[in-house]
Amino acid sequence: MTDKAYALFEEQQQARGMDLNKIKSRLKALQIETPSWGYGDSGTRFKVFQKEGVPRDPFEKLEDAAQVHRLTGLCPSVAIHIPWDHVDDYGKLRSHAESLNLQIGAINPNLFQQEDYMLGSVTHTDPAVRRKATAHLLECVDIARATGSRDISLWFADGTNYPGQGSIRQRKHWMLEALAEMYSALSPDMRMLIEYKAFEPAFYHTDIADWGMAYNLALKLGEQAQVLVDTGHHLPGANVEHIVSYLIDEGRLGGFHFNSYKYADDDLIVGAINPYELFLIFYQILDAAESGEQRLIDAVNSIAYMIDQSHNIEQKIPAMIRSVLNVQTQYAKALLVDHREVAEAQQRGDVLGAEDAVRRAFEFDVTPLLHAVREEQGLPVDPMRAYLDDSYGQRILVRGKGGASW
Ligand code: AOS
Ligand code: ZN
Ligand code: ZN
Ligand code: ZN
Repeated sequence: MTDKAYALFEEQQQARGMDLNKIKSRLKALQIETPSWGYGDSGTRFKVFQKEGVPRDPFEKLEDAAQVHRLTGLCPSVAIHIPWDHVDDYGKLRSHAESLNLQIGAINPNLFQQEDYMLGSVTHTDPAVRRKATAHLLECVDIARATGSRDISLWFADGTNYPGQGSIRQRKHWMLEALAEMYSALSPDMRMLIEYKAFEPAFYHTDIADWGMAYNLALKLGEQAQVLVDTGHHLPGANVEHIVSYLIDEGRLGGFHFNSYKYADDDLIVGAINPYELFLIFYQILDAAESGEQRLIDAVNSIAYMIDQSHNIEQKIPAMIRSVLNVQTQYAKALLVDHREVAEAQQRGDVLGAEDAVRRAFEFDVTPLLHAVREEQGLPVDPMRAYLDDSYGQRILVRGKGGASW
């Protein structure tokens, strides 16, 4: 079905000097990790709605994730959360993933749901609690070894609700202490990705509140420590693409947790609220990739793209399909930026010309391009339609309600 729309698109892009083969091969190489918790019941602080057909265990979460990959070709790996995805035999979980054409991706330690952690985990004043939390980090390194995972993603809820509640400096030292102990347990090919978040659940101060703090920790720890940018973790107005570009240049951008927000850490579907921001993030990434500098190309190639969302009222699998397609769409648009045109406008001091060269790429309809790519990959041209027409969503209803939640 190399349709008229694609022929027109091809003509239009070739006239601008775009190399469509290169663009297509980059699109085919895009990989977005989906999170196991995105397939379970999840919610806001008000309620977790119980949906029918939700996976009952980590094995079923992988089965759902396999559907997303089968239809989109975009999601060959799945992040897991420990202990939500605790199993006795991680080798077995890994084999199950492999039998589904998947890999286990990032391991996410959970240090925010036990009574002991009310006043902190690795930054708790009680050394016994800190030891327990650090032991969990070390356990997750072992799990990563068993699952063959490269990355361990770290998000800490640690912080305080009121001025004076804790010593900010003391907690800073305890954080580094715990991370350093974990760092020394990593295998040489492993990475720790340090996530930051401005607030919530701590509402006065969060121990790792922004990218600067995460970056500072990473610098102290060593090259295997990298910063994880969750797109929803910034205060309103933050220029996320600037942070992204800065971290790439420093060789410290480990990856993303994609989601979108209107107000705070809403964890809505990525690209649903501000697709232009997502496009501009990819524009910065591709600008680094196009620089010709090997260190930047390497930095870009090691970025882990991951979804981190909370599908509270949506159907889980279609929500995940929507999410990864939104990422693919903005990536495709960013691939249409003519970096030379932008650079020339910058040289001339042509403000409007430069802005136009970037924005114009965003305004192209990339649907024909994505259809062509999917066709070449033997995928359904419309993965969402294909899922809705498929019986999988019906078949999983036998699982009933009361599946895994977080
Ligand atoms: C929390 O706000 C962070 O985004 C975490 O990365 C993530 O949402 C959590 O680990 C899953 O609950
Ligand atoms: Zn996150
Ligand atoms: Zn978050
Ligand atoms: Zn979030």
